[in-house]
Amino acid sequence: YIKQVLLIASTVFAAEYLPAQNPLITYQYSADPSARVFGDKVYIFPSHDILANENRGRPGWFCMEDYHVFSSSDLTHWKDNGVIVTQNKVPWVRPDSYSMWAPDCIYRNGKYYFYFPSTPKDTTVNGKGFTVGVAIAENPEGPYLPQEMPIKGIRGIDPNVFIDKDGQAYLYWSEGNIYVAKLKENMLELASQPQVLTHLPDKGLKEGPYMFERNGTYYLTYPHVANKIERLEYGVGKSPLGPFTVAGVIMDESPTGCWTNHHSIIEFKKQWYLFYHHNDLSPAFDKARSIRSDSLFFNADGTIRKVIPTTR
Ligand code: FUB
Repeated sequence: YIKQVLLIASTVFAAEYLPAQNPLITYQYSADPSARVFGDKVYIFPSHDILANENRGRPGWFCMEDYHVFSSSDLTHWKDNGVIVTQNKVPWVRPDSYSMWAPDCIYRNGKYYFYFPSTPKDTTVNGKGFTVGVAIAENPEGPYLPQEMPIKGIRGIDPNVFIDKDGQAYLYWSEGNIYVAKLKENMLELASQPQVLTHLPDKGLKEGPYMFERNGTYYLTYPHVANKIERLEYGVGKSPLGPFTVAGVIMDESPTGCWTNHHSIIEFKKQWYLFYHHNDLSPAFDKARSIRSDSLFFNADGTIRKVIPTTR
């Protein structure tokens, strides 16, 4: 009887409160965790991997059609706030896209701006391939209203947005290299020509840039394919536009071969955290991933100590 009660209780509460261990979410796939501190909570905006089949996506490849947002005030109990953006409600996204890849979200002037890449119906705006759009909400949990069109001037994936202390916003993304451009105050248009960030590794920078600032140092962090699969590395600079000096490795390659790793770094209640992913729930297929988190520490000189993944 007790077992039955526990089973029913765990089913009822499964979608609401999830245990804090890696992976963080165990009842659906999740990847590319962009974590943000809004108020007294941490919000995670991940990608949502699903499995392709003959009716959706391309079997054997990434398949994603929507985004959920998760929140927690203690990094222990995670609440799934449900779907916030779905491809068939975004006017500019191809209905057969299934390419709602790594997103990000930021707060400005009373609104939450959710940036996401996908493939467009109209390739005359930004060309073929991926571009980036925005959806806006009054609350981090949504509802988010997608813009009619993607941001003009962006070809690429994995948008990451950063607002500097002077209020200037920057958008980073990837397309073979890492690009950056200033954003206008409205957060919906580029305010400068996209520029390629230099002084980084010449090859193997395919995706997932993430910028943060600490004690006047700008940390440009990124997955780098230095040896067949991605490892998390970083460079440091004196400006959000660089130049950056390559500074080290944040997390080594997956020992079991998950090709991608995509991350974000936040400070919450005086502790820094790395959010990243691995294919914990799908060891045989590395395009069905699960988000994880671990504490991150700095050395006295500002360099980042390598994070060793915690597994359950
Ligand atoms: O999730 C799809 C793609 O895989 C992301 O956009 C990349 O960063 C990689 O994680």
